[in-house]
Amino acid sequence: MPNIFAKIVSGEIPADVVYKDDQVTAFRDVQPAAPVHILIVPNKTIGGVEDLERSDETLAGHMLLVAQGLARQEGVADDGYRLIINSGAHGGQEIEHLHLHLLGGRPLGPMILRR
Ligand code: DGP
Repeated sequence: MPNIFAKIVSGEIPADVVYKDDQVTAFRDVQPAAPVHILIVPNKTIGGVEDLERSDETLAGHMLLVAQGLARQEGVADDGYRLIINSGAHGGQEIEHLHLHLLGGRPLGPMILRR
């Protein structure tokens, strides 16, 4: 069964898509944690970082460069931003379709809460 991000990639369900090419789709997170919160996902379904294969090397690098371009386009590159990929249960991954979070537009604080 296609996951929700695969459905966004295919256009089956709507999203605020800000960028699309032959490898990736980028859209605004429905529950933004910062003024800019964009998800960059591969067009093909890859469950997460643990499912990446050597043949995905170019795609994985492309995701980073698309994030860089979007950060500049959104006007957050100069002040800085954060890129996050959650992986698995302890990483807090909710959707089993690889996605790179781009967050910016305010100081984001410490990377994780220290306990
Ligand atoms: P993660 O915890 O890393 O798996 O992040 C999942 C993110 O996906 C979370 O910030 C909320 C977002 N999200 C979940 N469902 C949808 C949706 O249907 N549309 C959009 N645009 N974002 C979604």
